[in-house]
Amino acid sequence: MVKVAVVGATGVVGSKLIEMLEHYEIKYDELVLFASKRSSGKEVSVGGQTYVIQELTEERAQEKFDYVVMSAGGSTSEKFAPLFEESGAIVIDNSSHWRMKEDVDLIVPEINKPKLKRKIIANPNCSTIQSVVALQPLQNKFGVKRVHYATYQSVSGSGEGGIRDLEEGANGAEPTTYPHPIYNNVLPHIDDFLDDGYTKEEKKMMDETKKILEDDSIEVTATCVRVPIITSHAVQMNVTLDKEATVDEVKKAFEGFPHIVVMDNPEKNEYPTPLDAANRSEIFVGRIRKDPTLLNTFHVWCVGDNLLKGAAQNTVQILKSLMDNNN
Ligand code: A2P
Ligand code: 11C
Repeated sequence: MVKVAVVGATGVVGSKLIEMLEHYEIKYDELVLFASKRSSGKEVSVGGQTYVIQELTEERAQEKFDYVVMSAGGSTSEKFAPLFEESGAIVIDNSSHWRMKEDVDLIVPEINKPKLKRKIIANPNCSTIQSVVALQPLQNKFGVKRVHYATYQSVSGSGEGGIRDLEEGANGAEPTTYPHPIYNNVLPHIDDFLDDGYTKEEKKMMDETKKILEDDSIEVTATCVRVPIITSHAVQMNVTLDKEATVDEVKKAFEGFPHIVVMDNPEKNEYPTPLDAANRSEIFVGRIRKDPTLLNTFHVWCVGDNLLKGAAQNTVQILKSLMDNNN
C-alpha cells in the first residue's frame, strides 16, 4: 500500500508535478493532493480520475505517507516537511529552505545519489539544475576550475504571480510580484538582495553548484536576470577547465551525457532558445566557443524548461529512483 502526497498541487510547479507522476508512471495506491485552505474542495484530474484538493494542516501532515513531494514555498516546507518526515515519509522538497542543510541531500539524479541522513531530500533551484547538468560532463572529462553564470530566467520561476505580472503588464497593469514592470523589460534582480550586493538567487546558484558537484574548490559567481518570457531559463556559462581542451572535445563530452542535447550549428542559425526547450525533458547547449581572454575557458549557452527538469521532472525522477530502489 503506497501512499503519495503532492503539496502545492494547484501551483505552477504543482500542476507539472502531477503531469510528471503520470509521465513517469509512478505507482501508488493512494494519492492525496494538498494546497492551502483557499483551494480546498477544488477538483483536479489525474490519470482520468478526479481528485479533490485538501487543505494541508498539521494534523494531515501527521498521517502516514510513504512519499511526499512539495512545491508550496519555503515557509510551508519549513513547517510541514519535518512533520511528514516524523510520520515516516520521505519528503522531496522544491523550496530553497532545506537545500544547504548539511544533513539534507541536494539531488540531480544524473549527478548524485541520496545518502538519506534525513528523510528530506531537496530539489535544487531551477537555474542551478540545468547548469550543473551541463557542468557535470565537463567536470568528468576535464575538471571545472571556475564558472561565471549569467542567467535569463522566465517569469514562471516566480509562480502564478510572475506570469500574471507579464500577461497583465501587457495591458498596462501595475506589477504586483516584481518591483518594476517585467513586460517589455528585463530585471537584474531575482529574489531578495543580500548585504554583499548579490541576490539570494545568485547565492543559491553559487552554493548549490558546489554541493551538487561535491567540489568546494570550484569558483562560482553569478548574475541572475528576469526576462519577459513564460517558460524556460537560459544560462550563459563562462567555464574555466582544469585542463586544455578543444571545442570539439567539449562538444563530445556533452554528447555522451544523459539528458543533454547539443544544438550548435551557427552557420544554419541553430542554437537553443527558450521556445526549443519548453516542454522538453532535456537540457540544450549551444554557442560553444573558446574565450580567448582566459586560459582553458569556454562559453556555453544552456537552455532548459525551468518547470520540468528545473523542478517537477527532477523531483519525480528522484521519487522514481527511490521507489525503484525499494522494489
Ligand atoms: P493555493 O493555490 O491554495 O494558494 P505558485 O508557486 O504557483 O504560486 O503555487 C504555490 C502553491 O503552494 C499553490 O498550490 C498554493 O496553494 C500552495 N500553498 C501556498 N501556501 C500553502 C500552505 N500554507 N499550505 C499548503 N499549500 C500552500
Ligand atoms: C526563479 N529560480 O526563477 C527561481 C524559482 O529557490 O526554488 C525557484 C526558487 C527556488 O525565480
